[in-house]
Amino acid sequence: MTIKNIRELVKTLNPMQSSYVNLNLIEKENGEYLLCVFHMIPGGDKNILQAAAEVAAESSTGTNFQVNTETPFSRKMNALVYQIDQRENLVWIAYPWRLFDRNGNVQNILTYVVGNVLGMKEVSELKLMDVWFPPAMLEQYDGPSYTLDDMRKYLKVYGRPILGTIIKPKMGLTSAEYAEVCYDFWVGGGDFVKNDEPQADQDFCPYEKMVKHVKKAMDMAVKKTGKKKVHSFNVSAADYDTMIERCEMIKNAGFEPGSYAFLIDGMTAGWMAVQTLRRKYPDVFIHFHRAGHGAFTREENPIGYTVLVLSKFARLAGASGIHTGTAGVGKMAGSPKEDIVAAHNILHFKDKGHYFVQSWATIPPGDAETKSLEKKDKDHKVILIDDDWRGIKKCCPIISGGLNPTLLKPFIDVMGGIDFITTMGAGCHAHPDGTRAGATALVQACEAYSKKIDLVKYAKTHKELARAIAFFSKKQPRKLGRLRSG
Ligand code: CAP
Ligand code: MG
Repeated sequence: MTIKNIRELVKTLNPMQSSYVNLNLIEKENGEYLLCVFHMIPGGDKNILQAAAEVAAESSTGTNFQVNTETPFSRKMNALVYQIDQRENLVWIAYPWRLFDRNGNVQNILTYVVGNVLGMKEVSELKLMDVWFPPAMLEQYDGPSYTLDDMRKYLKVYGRPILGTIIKPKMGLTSAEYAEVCYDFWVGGGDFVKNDEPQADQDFCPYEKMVKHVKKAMDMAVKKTGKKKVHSFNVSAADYDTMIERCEMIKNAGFEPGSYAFLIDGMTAGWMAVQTLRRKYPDVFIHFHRAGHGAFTREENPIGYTVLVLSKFARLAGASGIHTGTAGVGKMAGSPKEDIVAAHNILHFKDKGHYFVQSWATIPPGDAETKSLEKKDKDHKVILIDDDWRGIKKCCPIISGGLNPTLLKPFIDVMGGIDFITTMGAGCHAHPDGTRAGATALVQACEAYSKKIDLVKYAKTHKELARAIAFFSKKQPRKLGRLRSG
């Protein structure tokens, strides 16, 4: 593609487009602007700067013609193209964040920056690659309240991932059968069980009965193991009242605080549901399941946004944790570049994204103690219990999708740390000796990692792990065993 002289490109802008471009914007990091970088291929007959200006207009104050009703103030709210890279097809746009709905509304930001613009003829490709929130803006948003640190405190689990499962089959068990599988996983040594993303109030597994049976199973498992357990209930629903009714049903079922999380299908139930849960239940782990995100985030998608962008907005909105993918280790598409960058950016106090370094709070200048804490936090040498100083608290990467005990260490090696929840569905329930053995194999795989013992060597004295290695390494779909009676 021919690289055009930037001054020549500027001359091609019409008056409307010109009012959305400022390639000399020096105050972009002065705190007034949310910054975005898009990968963009112009559509139709537009050049990159013209198309970028059209995107800036449509995603802030404008439309496809200059209107007579503009005012000097409205023009101050124009988003501004402040940088372009013609080789890489990248455009940087600064958004005055006074544009956004006050009171910390995340869906409103997304409606601007990845709203109409994804459907514009002026672009043939448009993907939001990274976003930067200025400190002053961060103070207006909730961020997580109940975090991975709180869950660790409740479970008394430190120095290793939280070991979880998703009950499988994905759907079709009665509430009693569902709870039985929970019990087996918990007594096998697992910490955390989640509903699968479609679990709701199905006639064969009524919500209220599922909750009651899970409570019984949890009580029995806690008694038997002497260990605390957590269940993440999917509270996604058709309407606000039903979602809240499900939350209250769980709270009133006798679960102690910390033993339950609220799972929300954030992409299909929506950002308002995520933020409602965060604001109404600040003492509960809000678990953002991202089913449907692939339409926007797959690396090969030319239109949408990245896993990093989705994850950063989830942290801003106050999700306690969000699925960030297995970096290609599991069954879902993904790569370290995508999934690990996202996981680190939502976990750490400060980290480099694809284009921006995001700090999630302002460190008072010269605050050496906070700076040293920041380094320790990143080195995982300390779990920062009281991280109110951070501003926006950490959001926990939830690692799921095609994982099994043999893949735990490979993922930790890619992640470079153990600060995450992992949930293995088939990885536990397809174990040749059943769920309880699958859970034990997961625990043993984690022990082997913690003790720095080779997995196969550790399996020599741990039969459930040995059977898991034999089974999952074969990678063959298992012949259907005896169908469950009844
Ligand atoms: C995993 C899972 C999760 C996906 C979500 C499923 O089951 O329950 O929903 O992992 O993907 O339904 O596929 P398995 P992601 O462990 O049996 O694969 O975490 O990438 O959002
Ligand atoms: Mg699932």
